[in-house]
Amino acid sequence: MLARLFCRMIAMIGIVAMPPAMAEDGYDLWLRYAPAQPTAAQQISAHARTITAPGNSATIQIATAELQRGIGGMTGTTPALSDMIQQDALWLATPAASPALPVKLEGLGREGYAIRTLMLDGKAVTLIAGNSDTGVLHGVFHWLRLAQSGAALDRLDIRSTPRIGLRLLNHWDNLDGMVERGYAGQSIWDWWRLPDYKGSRYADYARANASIGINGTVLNNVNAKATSLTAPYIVKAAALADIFRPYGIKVYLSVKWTAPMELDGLKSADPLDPAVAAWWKAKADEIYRAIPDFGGFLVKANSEGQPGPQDYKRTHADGANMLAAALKPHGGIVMWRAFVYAHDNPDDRAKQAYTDFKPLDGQFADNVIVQVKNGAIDFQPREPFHPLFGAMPKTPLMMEFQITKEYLGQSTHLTYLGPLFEETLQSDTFAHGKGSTVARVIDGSLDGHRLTGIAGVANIGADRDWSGSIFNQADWYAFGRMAWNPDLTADAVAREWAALTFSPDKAVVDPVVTMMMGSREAAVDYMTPLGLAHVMGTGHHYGPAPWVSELGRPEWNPVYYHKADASGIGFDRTKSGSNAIAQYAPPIAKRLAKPGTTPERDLLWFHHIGWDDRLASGETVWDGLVHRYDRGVATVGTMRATWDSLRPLIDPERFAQTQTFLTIQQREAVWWRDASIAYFQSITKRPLPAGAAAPAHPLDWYKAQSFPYAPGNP
Ligand code: GCV
Repeated sequence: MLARLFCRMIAMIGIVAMPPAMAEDGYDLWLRYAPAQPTAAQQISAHARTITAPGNSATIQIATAELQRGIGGMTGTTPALSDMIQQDALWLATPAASPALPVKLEGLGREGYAIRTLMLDGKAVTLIAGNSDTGVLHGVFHWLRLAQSGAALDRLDIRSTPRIGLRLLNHWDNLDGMVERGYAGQSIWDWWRLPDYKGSRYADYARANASIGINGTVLNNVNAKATSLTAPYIVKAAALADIFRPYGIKVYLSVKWTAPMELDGLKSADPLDPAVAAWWKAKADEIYRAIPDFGGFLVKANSEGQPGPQDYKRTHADGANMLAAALKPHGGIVMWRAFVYAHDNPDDRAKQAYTDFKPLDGQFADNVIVQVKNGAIDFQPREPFHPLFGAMPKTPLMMEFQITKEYLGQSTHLTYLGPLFEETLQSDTFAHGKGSTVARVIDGSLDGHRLTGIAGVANIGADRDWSGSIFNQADWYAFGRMAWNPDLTADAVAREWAALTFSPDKAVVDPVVTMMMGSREAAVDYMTPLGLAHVMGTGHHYGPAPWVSELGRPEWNPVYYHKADASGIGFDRTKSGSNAIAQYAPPIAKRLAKPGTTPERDLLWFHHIGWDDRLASGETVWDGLVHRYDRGVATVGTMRATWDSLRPLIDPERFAQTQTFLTIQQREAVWWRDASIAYFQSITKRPLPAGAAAPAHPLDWYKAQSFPYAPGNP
């Protein structure tokens, strides 16, 4: 308490120490607050000479400290806190502290904010107001974003509120510190030393998330261990919740369906067994005693070997509703994943989630939300949007994106995910006619749902740069920004991120954004062009292995997905095949019924096409495939050259990391191209198109590569 008072006194008189200059190792993410150019610095100072804040809550202290740190870093002068609103002040306010605010906050909700330049008793001030301290904190981060990117600060009139209620990270972190599909080192949760030791990284994590509007985090892997629900682990989770709370971030847990049996010896986990329901109720009560604002449970059930209600011949709705009843008195929610497919189901894997869940529409309790991956298979470089979006109007659906790049080059490939997020969010489901975008399904506006959500599988680990590479930070950033506003474009977000992360200088931002915006399409080209999918190496999913055909379950094998044979390539999902297209709304199904009206980017996802059939360009499918592999490799070459040209404008440490990673990416893009061509040519038996280089090695060489210690592989 005394220490806090002391800090506040120091802050009031404006002598907060600047942190020592640090190497640019990426730790500061997009919150670097590097010294601004003189005119920009003057502009910032001119609008932030002092700070007046509403009270002294932990959240407000965080907001004012962030402003002081940011403005101090950018201008060299740290503004003092003042109880009086002064000329050129930043005035932070809530209606609770200032009942007669000169801006209307209706419609901004608890988390939104308004920023307005105005005259107050003859003094020019910038007001940052929210209905809650959290809203103010979000507004502060917005103002700092503007200041860092050199935007004009003199006539601000901004209102912003999140379109989606739950904006969550899902950590696939195991209790032993291993992160499933994690490529940024070990887990940042030090479960062993929690709850006593709470390193500063937890607050830095919360700060970074709050800066982009993320408001919840699921701490443990969806492949959950029951141990997370034991008393000692609840205390550990509570310690994290206490740190995150002032940042507006709630804690959630993944739960294992059979926890009642494993932890307390119950005979079954049947959701309709009263003893099971009572166990979960008691468990929820115990959690809420430790974490009063606990968010709720995330559940992976009857999927990839996880137990679930179907083991007792009950439905997903039976299971979700039983948990929902336990959480309901406390205001908690259940996020029930729709990522299900079964080894004993011979139907197209892409159809199984829809088949299971669509009939349950309307059967879920009102504090259940069904979490659906962006596509129907599994976070591929490109997938058409999941057919469940738009197909369950009576059920709130939340989006699950994967920020960690399991299938997109993991930590070393620069493949900015903004375009993938945008492509999915802007896909039109036609559920209620044209304009029924996926974004409108998940923001609740299409069917009038108030419970809304979006989750991103985190790419965060104990690496100094958090995400395994500087450019992977952009995916975390883009997820948060597009979760707040799902209609933001990937390009706009990349621009923001590049300006904050490197420099607002156009000479940096323009080329960096060009690299980023082309990067995902390049990965699609060199990995899975024309709608191919899931041709990655077994288990680790790192590198090409389209030849794999001998694994136990059909859908574990790449050959299941590409179905290349002497006649052609691709998965027939039309009427003559699995008829997965019938799961889409009629206007889409009609378009997908014929290759000629199917978007070429999804061609082989929906059709088995003859090798000599023609693409829109007039070239054959085989030639077009090869050209796309080449185009992907060429784009990476261009990205490398662009980055090299930026050497004088980027700090040495981050420049070198990216340069090295691009070298790896280029080498691996060639590997992807060559291995894929070697394999598919062994099937099609056609010559390479004129000018295309032969693969560097024979097919057997590619088949012989193995990666026993690839990271992230459970
Ligand atoms: C957490 C894919 C991944 C698994 C992951 C699973 C899921 O299959 O490879 O590691 O498990 O998706 O989303 O549950």
